[in-house]
Amino acid sequence: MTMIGNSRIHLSLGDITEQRTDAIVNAANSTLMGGGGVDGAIHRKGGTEILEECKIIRKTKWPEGLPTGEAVVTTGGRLKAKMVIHTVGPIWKGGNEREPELLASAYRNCLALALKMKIRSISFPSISTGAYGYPIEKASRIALSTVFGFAREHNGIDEVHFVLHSQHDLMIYDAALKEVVQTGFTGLD
Ligand code: AR6
Repeated sequence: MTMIGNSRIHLSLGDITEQRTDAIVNAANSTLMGGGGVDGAIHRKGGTEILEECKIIRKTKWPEGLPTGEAVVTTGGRLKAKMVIHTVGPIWKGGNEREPELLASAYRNCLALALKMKIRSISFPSISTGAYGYPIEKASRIALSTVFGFAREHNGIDEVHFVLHSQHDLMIYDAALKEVVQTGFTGLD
């Protein structure tokens, strides 16, 4: 556990759909209509109520789809978490297509929305590092440094969990955490 401002940051190995934090984050795509990976698992376990709310969001706020780096909130349906924050990470295209900025925006917009919704604990998966192909060494530094930056500047979120799906991913996040704590690396330099 690492304390940044008033927020406790945890890394763990597990399944995001089993988390008991107020909210969990979905690594969605811009259609908000579901998919594989984290997205598939959340919709499967959370039930149709989540998809129904996503359809309303598409009809009202984002008819053309949720842009990369933005975030929206729905119920958690049958999940243990009360809410799901859906965000869209960037697809890795080699690193020169604003991927770092867009990934940082995805994390930042999730946290800003959590603060607005008075969510006090939140769990993130490793956004973009599955189907979207973002190299996890790079993505983990951006994820952690963005969360640290937000936690330093805002009070109100007590716990931020990163739930990694393999021991290998956990080791990479652990190394990135040490690096970010020691060097203040922003991931965007
Ligand atoms: N709990 C925690 N982490 C998980 C879980 C789980 N249950 N399942 C997978 N992961 P991905 P992306 C890890 O592909 O790269 C979907 O089809 C996984 O090992 O879920 O942002 C969407 O609809 C990886 O490290 O998300 C989009 O089309 C990380 O979560 C697209 O994939 C993210 O993998 C989004 O791709």
